[in-house]
Amino acid sequence: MAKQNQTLGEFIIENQEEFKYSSGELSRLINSIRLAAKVVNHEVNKAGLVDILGAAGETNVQGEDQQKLDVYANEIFIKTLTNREIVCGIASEEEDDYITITGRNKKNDNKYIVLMDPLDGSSNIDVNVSVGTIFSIYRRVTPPGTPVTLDDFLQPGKNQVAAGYIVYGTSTMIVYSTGHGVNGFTLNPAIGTYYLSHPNMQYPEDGNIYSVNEGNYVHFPQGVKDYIKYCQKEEGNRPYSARYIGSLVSDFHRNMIKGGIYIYPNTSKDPDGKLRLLYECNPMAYLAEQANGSASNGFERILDIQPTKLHQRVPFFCGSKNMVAKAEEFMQNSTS
Ligand code: AHM
Ligand code: MG
Repeated sequence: MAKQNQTLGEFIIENQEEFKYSSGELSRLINSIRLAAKVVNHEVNKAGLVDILGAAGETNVQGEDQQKLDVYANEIFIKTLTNREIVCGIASEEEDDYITITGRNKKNDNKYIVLMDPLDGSSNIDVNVSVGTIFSIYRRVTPPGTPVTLDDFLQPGKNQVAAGYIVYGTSTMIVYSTGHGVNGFTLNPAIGTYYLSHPNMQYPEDGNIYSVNEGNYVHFPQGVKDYIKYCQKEEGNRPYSARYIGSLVSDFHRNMIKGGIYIYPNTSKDPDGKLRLLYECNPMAYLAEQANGSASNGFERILDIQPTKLHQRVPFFCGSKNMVAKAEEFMQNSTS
C-alpha cells in the first residue's frame, strides 16, 4: 500500500512481499537503479554548466551520433548493476549486443535481466529539455548459473516483472511498477532522497492531448492521417491539444497525468517506426497498462508481440484507453 511521505527506500522494503517471487533480489535491483539514477541525475543537471555537451564521436548501433551524456549514463547503469552482481544480463540501446554478467566466481545465479535506454531523447539535452531513462526487467528463461542467451532478452513484453522510467525534468522522478500499479517518486535534490509523490498513477480513460511529430505527416499511414484529422475536428471535447516534446518519457509522463495519446507510427521512410520495442515501447506499454491505459502497434497489443531482434523497432500508439482504441479503429479501417 502506498503511503504519503514515504521514501522510495521504505516503499521498496514495505512492498517487497507483494511480489510473487519475492526473495529480495528484485528489490535490490530496483535499489541499484535508484542509485544509478541519482548519479546520472547529478550529471544531467550540470550539463549546461560544463563543457560536456555534443557528440562523443561514436555512432551507436542505430547509426545515430551519441551525445556524451548517453555514453556516461550507459556506463553508470551498467557499472552499478554489474558491480552489485544483481543481474545476469543487460541489453542497452547503446550496446550492439547484450552483456553477459558472470560475476566474480564466473558463475551467476541471479534470475533477472535488464533492458534499458539509459538516456532517451538525448537530442534534447543541448536545449535544456527533459530527458529520461527507461528500464525493463524480466526473469531469465534459461537456467540460473549458465550464461544468458538471446532468448532471455527476446521475451514478449507481457513477461516483464517490472518496468519504469526516470524523468530528468523540472523535478527528477522515478516512476515504476512491479505489477501492482504505478507509483511515482520525486527526488529532493538537497538530501538525495526520493519521496512518494504520485501514488497509484492512473491514465484518465479519455484525454484531450495528442502527441505526434506532425512534421512527418506526409509520410504517415492513412489511418494516422485520418486520426489526426479526427483529433482536430470541432466536435464534443475536440479539437484536442497538440503537445509534443520529442522526448518519449516526458510526453508519456504528461499524458499519463493529464490524459492523452502518444503516437510514433510507421512511416513511408521508416516502415517499422522509430522506437525500439524491447527497451522503449515494452516498458512504457507495461506502465500504461498498469495505469489503466493501453499500448498498441495500431493492430496488436504491444505486450503480446514476440520479439525477433534485440534492437527491433515498432509503431507505437500509447495512452488513454479510449483514445488508443479510437486510433486503432482508424488504423484498422484504412487501406494504406
Ligand atoms: P532516441 O532514442 O534516439 O533518443 O530517440 C527516441 C526519441 C523519443 O524520446 C522521442 O519520442 C522520439 O525519439 C522523437 O523522435 P522525432 O524527433 O523523430 O519526433
Ligand atoms: Mg531512445
